[in-house]
Amino acid sequence: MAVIVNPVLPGFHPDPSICRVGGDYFLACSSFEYFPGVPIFHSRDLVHWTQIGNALERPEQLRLPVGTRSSGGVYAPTLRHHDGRFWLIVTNVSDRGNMLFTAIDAAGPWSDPMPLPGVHGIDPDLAWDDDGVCWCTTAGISQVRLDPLTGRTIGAPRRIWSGSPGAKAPEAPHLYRIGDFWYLLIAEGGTERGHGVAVARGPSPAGPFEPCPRNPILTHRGLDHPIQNTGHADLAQGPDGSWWMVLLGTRPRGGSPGWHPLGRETFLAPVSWDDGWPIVGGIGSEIVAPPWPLQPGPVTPSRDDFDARVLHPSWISLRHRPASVYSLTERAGWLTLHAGQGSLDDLDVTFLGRRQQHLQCRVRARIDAGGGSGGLAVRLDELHHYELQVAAGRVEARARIGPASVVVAAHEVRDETVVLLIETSSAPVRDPRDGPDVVTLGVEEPDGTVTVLAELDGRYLSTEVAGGFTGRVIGPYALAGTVHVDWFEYEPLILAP
Ligand code: 6LW
Repeated sequence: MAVIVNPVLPGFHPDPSICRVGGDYFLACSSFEYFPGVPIFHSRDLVHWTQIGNALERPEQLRLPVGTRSSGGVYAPTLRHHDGRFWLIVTNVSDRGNMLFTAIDAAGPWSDPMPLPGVHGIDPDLAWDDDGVCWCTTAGISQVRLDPLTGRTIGAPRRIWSGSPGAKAPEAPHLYRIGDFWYLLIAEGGTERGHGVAVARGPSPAGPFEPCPRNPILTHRGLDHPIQNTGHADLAQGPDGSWWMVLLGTRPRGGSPGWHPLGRETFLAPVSWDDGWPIVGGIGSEIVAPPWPLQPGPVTPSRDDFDARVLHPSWISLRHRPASVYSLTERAGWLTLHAGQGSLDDLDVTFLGRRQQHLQCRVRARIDAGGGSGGLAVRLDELHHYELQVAAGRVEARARIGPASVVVAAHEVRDETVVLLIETSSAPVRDPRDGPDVVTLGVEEPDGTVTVLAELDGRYLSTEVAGGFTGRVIGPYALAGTVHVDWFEYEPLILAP
């Protein structure tokens, strides 16, 4: 039986929201403190996803003021298509709260933001009823009518459900008309190991809502399962009319309590119906392939030679990306980074990274720090990062773990231009305290051999240690002066059995 591999969007891609337009599917994720924000993906088969842009790519659309903490910024979008347009509603918890964007093409350009001062609470959802009335539902679970053309709310918000009795954090609502009912799908139990999905249904978009007797309809809490934290879901119909769910999950590894380094990732699961209630099929590392032809599209390139005129949309920076600081033209064929005031320990630093998407991977980059300083970093946040830092003929392997900052090793190099290497690898757990992976920091010598400077426990760059909602991001940075990057290569490695 043909299978497909889950997660369908590996790496830090949480809070997926999906919509279908004919034979095309579009998906958006949270982006937190990173700029540009809200990555947008396209697929024709629900399995293979290609990033076609970022919805929030202009400073007017995405303000992440200096001081925006990690895991602040942009939370949980809902992406819908209605009346010939795409609608994206999202919360920027660090600036102006809830806002609405529209676009004719999901790849952009997206409109400037329409503020929604009357919509309170995170995780806003949009749904239109048959009379064209727009209902906005938020975490809690609360609902208010909205005029999406002016951003004005109509009437007062109303609590419509609180999820299962005793479950914490009812959130991530999505409202749909399916057959005779309006279904209210929510997440509950918190986004950690207790996460789950519950559903209620009612005769109208405003309820009253009757909870499904089988709630939660999905949770991996307490299960011996390699995928955990399953929740925050959205529904879509396949090309053949079958139903599917996209949801977030994590892949904790190592001993007890388990650490997930890649953040919350997007998984796909089949949905069937019984007595008018959805049943979620198993979510495994592999699931039975859908019955329609699979259509792989372009994937994020594994190597960037920085020869293009614009950066691939998978590159993200912290809080902003001024053209004067990040240049593809200053030195032809190279990425040029100008250092600002901040280091990787600060909220504002010159950094260009991509998500780590595989539990085992090798990243190499050729870097010329000139008379300045910079290098290659893997970061969870400003308090949790490992890096190789080049300055004045010397490469340092450094670690920042909470309050401690250490130079683990140093290595003299002859050339100003060096190839730096970060590799992650995992091994079978032998001790209940084993971490999820080992992060190797090294320098590639001119003859191609690698000098390993450090082998560090990966747990310190995991959500269970650092906290928050993001995952690992890897890329070059500038600490002082000007740093040039010739190329950057990301290679998934085959998993150890
Ligand atoms: C998001 C909430 C959640 O707003 O985590 O998993 C929050 N669910 O719905 C941050 O992603």
